[in-house]
Amino acid sequence: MSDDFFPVPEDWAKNALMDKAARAADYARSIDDADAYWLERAQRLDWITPPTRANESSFVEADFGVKWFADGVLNVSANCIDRHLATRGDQAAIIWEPDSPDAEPRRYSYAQVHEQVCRFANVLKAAGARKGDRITLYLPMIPEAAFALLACARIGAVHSVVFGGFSPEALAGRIIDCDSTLVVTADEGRRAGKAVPLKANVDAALKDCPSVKTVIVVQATGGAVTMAPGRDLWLHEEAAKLSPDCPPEPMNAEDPLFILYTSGSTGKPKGVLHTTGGYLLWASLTHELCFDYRPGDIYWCAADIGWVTGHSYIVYGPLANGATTLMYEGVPNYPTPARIWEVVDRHQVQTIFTAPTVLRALMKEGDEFVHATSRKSLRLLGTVGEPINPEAWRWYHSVVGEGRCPIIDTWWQTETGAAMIAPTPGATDLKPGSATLPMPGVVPQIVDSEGQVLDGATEGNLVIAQSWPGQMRTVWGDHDRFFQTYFTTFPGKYTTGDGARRDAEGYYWITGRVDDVINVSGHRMGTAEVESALVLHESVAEAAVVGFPHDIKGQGIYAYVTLNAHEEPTDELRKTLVKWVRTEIGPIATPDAIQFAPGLPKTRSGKIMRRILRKIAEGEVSAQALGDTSTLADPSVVDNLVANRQG
Ligand code: 6R9
Repeated sequence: MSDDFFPVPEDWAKNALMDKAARAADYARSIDDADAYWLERAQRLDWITPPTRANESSFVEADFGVKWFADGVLNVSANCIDRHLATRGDQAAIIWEPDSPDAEPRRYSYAQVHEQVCRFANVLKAAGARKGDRITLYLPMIPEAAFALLACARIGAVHSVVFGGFSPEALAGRIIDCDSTLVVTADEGRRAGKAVPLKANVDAALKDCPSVKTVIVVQATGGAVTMAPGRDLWLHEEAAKLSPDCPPEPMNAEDPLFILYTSGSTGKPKGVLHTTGGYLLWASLTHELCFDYRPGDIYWCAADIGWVTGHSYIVYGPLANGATTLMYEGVPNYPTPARIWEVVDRHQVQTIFTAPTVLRALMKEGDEFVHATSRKSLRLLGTVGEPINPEAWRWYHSVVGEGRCPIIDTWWQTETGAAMIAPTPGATDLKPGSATLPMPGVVPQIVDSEGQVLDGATEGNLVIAQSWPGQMRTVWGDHDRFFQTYFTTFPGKYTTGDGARRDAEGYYWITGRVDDVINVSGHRMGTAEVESALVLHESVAEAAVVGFPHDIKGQGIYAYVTLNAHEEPTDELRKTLVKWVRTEIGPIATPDAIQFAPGLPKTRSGKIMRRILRKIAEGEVSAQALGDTSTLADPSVVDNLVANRQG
């Protein structure tokens, strides 16, 4: 076995859901006989009215739109819960591992999840929520977060989950954008032994959100909160008064299921909209194929429910498949860097799915934390969120998995709903650092900057040539922005914003974003968002933000800040600005470096030359690295930037 090629192990090939030939045949059919293929695949879901039509999407302006299974009717929560009751009502649907290893884990069978979700749905209904209403969820990683998603789906309300690490300002912006009338939160969250004041953050956010009439509060820690009479209700008090049954609302396949805000290269975060039928099919099919899901498996996706990975691979995919999904409240290195592997042993987990940034951080702590645990239950190791460097891949494979477990590197995006390029264990030979091959129906292409399709082994912009069931349907409230953002750079194709290389065997290697989006610890961050936050500060005249390589986070945030006249560039102000950004957006947007810049490198037409700023942040300051600066309005600003580089 060479260091950069890992063939499918024999025992895996023997027992695979699909072997190599079957995977190739399945993929070919998904393209050549697409409608029949997808109508057949759609049968994995329970439909109230089965669809008779599959893909009716178009990426060209004249008849632009994304539409799948348009005459089908179903309910997502019935697919994730009710249909399993007869066969696995007593099986664990959700196992919850608390932040503290000394606290008791909780286990909910499918029957118990059914009751919890029905009561929750009835609470939402009693508060006036109806099909199509938007409900914002701002919750910690507790079982009630999964119940809340499913309760919304049950009544046909559209959930918008806002990550619990976002600030009140960021939360308010997302509530206002989708006009939510109802917010669900908890008294507090708990991470690494510290309380996160979620309810207090909601109170602060709601000062700017008159549309919100009701706040439902989950009692998670018992911490003190203020309840606004007439507005705030305790979930447990309301749920106890209502029926443990709630009929699922029949939904058209194209009715909205959820909105999830994500960062782009321009403007404020976009509300990515996913709908009911295609999304659920995509989440459930890819969960089965990527993770070789078998009944009885304990499966753990260690993401937060605030990100798309949490939606598709903690809740919808696994529960649609009748799996047991583990939810973890805390962080990977608390109280020690052995915690993840201890949780694996405690619950006898078969599959773990995490991010490269987590692996790099744990790797740095030394192998002894891994060796202190058994990990014998592990069968598969997944990764997502950013390119995995081959060193972390090999560590995951040899140290964590002791060479037994395939690494499933899944490339995808909030916009794609679930995995797009990923290995199928048992069918795909692995290469460290490559997400390998496309999932069924996915047609990746590599194009040059003019949009020419490049064949064979090559490198360029990654686009997807045709629709797949889990594709986003629109940007909430701005359909034109959806078209402009994703379908005009390379007309007729979906632009991913990622660069990629394809090798001679057709394997894809994602090289990272080609736009102004940076990836900090697997979290997407628009440089424009951080810039907008900085210029809101009274001392700041202008700001330009770029990413730079960071050992643990993948990319760090480097901000160039031009102060207003008469402002002193002090360390004090630098600290203030860091804190300012944390308050405006949230801790994930904390700048790693702030450089005061009397001037920014601009073209004569006023465009900031980010290429130069990126080079300086990376420490590449030779004339050769900086390239041609002659088109700058004032080339001398570059010397000042180089001289005052941070870090
Ligand atoms: C699922 C998720 C999407 C961006 C995407 C890309 C990066 C995600 C990756 C990966 C290389 C992988 N990305 N998975 N890059 N290899 N396996 O992360 O969604 O938060 O929308 O981020 O993340 O750059 O464009 P999202």
